[in-house]
Amino acid sequence: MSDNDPFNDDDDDGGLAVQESKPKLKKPPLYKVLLLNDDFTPMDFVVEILTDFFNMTYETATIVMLQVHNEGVGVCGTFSKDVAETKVYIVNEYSREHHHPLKCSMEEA
Ligand code: TYC
Repeated sequence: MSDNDPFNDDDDDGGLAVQESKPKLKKPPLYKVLLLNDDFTPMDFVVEILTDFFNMTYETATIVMLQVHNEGVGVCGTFSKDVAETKVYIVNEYSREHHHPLKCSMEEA
C-alpha cells in the first residue's frame, strides 16, 4: 500500500525525482571476414577455403568465390572479433603454406 501512496515519502529522496540509470553495457562489435580477389589463386582452392574454414556448402562456396572473382571482394561470414581474427590468420597461413597469394582480411560490420 505505502509504495503506491503518492503522499508517502518513505523512499527518502528528499522530494527529488530520481532517474534510474540505464545499463551502460554495449554489445561487442561484430566483424566481417573478407576474401580478396587476385589473378593467381586457383578457383578450386578458394572454394576449398570457403567449405573447410567457413562451413559453406560446395554450391554456396562456388557462388561466393565467383562473387569475389567478379567484384573483387566478398564476405565469408560475420563473427566476434576473436573468431574473425583467428579465421583471417588461419586462412592467410594456409594460403601461404600452399604458395597462393590469396588474402583474407576483416572489417567492423
Ligand atoms: N581470380 C582467381 C582466378 O581467376 C580466382 C579467385 C577467386 C582468387 C576468389 C581469389 O578470393 C579469390 N583464378
